[in-house]
Amino acid sequence: MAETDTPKIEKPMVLVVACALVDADGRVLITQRPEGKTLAGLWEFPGGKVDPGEVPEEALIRELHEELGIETKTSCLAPLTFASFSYEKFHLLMPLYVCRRFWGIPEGREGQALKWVRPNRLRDYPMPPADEPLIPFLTDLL
Ligand code: 9L3
Ligand code: MG
Repeated sequence: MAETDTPKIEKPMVLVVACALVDADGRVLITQRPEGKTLAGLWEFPGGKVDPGEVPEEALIRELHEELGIETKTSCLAPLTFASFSYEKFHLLMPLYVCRRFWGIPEGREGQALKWVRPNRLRDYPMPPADEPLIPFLTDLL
């Protein structure tokens, strides 16, 4: 392939949106992927797939409601960075937002365990490969 050719994308691109929910003490919420899901047992920043027709913020507000039972709004979501990772079957592109203002107390609506963690302790929890590189952005910010 000549250097000027655009490389072919052979795997589908999946857009997932994730959130660092931050509490009043500066701790971040991570959730454990339940049994039966891919990457079960790993700790992640909550979120999920962006559905067709959704913008990422809408998808994140929906996912946070479905998974954790909390409410927030677009003006409370600050984009921080992107993660990307090439899985065997797809490329994952995952913007990470920071949310410090939300309503309700997060609960694991899908049976997932939750933990509020200081950013400098996030390394203690095994994470999916897309999430791990996000940690330094949070330790810098918080
Ligand atoms: N994923 C990775 N890190 C995250 C999230 C929310 C999701 N913080 C990956 C896991 C799956 C894919 O994105 O491969 C879709 O997520 P889900 O719909 O299975 O939660
Ligand atoms: Mg999810």
